[in-house]
Amino acid sequence: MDVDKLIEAGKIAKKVREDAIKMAKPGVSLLEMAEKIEEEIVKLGGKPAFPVNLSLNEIAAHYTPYKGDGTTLKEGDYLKIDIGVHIDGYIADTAVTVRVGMEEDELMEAAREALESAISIARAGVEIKELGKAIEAEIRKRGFNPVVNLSGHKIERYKLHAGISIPNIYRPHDNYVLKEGDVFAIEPFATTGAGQVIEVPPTLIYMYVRDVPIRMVQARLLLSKIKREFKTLPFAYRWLQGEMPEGQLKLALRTLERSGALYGYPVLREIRNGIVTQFEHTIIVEKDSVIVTTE
Ligand SMILES: [Co+2]
Repeated sequence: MDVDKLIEAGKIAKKVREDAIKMAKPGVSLLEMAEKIEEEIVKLGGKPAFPVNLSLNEIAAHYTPYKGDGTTLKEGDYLKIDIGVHIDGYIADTAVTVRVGMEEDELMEAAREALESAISIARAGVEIKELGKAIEAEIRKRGFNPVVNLSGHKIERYKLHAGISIPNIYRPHDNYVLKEGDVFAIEPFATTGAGQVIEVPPTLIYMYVRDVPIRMVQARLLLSKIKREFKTLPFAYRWLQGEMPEGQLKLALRTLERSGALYGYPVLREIRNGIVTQFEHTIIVEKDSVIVTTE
């Protein structure tokens, strides 16, 4: 593991996050924001570890604008900005919620304090269920619901979700014990809704999974380009727009997804259309505490 690269990716992610917060004003388009955020990542020496997620209100995650997207920010919108940076595959993952043109409210505080609380108890030897318990308590005591089917995640090199989750609730069977050197993203989600997300169209983010024999030439070429450029990290539909005519691109992606070569991440919406808030940091576990790389 290259700790220096993890720390540097974290620094870049923090700087980009703080600049993105300043950008979030009424009238600004999501597309303009996304392009600026991703450009800044590259300018500072990193690469996007995934397309910046700009998810509004009842959308919890996995929204990233496409070219031609006319969505703009309105006063009072809850905007979740989820940023991933990597250097050589060493990833930093961080998110904030901003209320456009307004101050933080209790729903935002719930997710932010849940994150702080989980970080404050994290260290080698702690079971993941303790983190889930801390997150759930901070959210529920303010009268909101944790989102039960979203979670923080272990991170490995070029692997954003490395198999182990940190749920937003206490579950007695979450007995993975944090170990020195583990890298985790902790990302509590709070909502005014029922506390569950569902997949809804469209799919704007994909990830390479495996090579599969493909007859369609454009799809085959697209897959090798994806593999070369994004490796095993998620990428945006937007990043491929302009590669070929829109209809062909959509058909190629659909073909690759159906064959199992790509995995598609549809937009995630709260099941009762409740407002969702999120805060996230990446940590490296140490013996008696953690290093927060994105703080
Ligand atoms: Co994350």
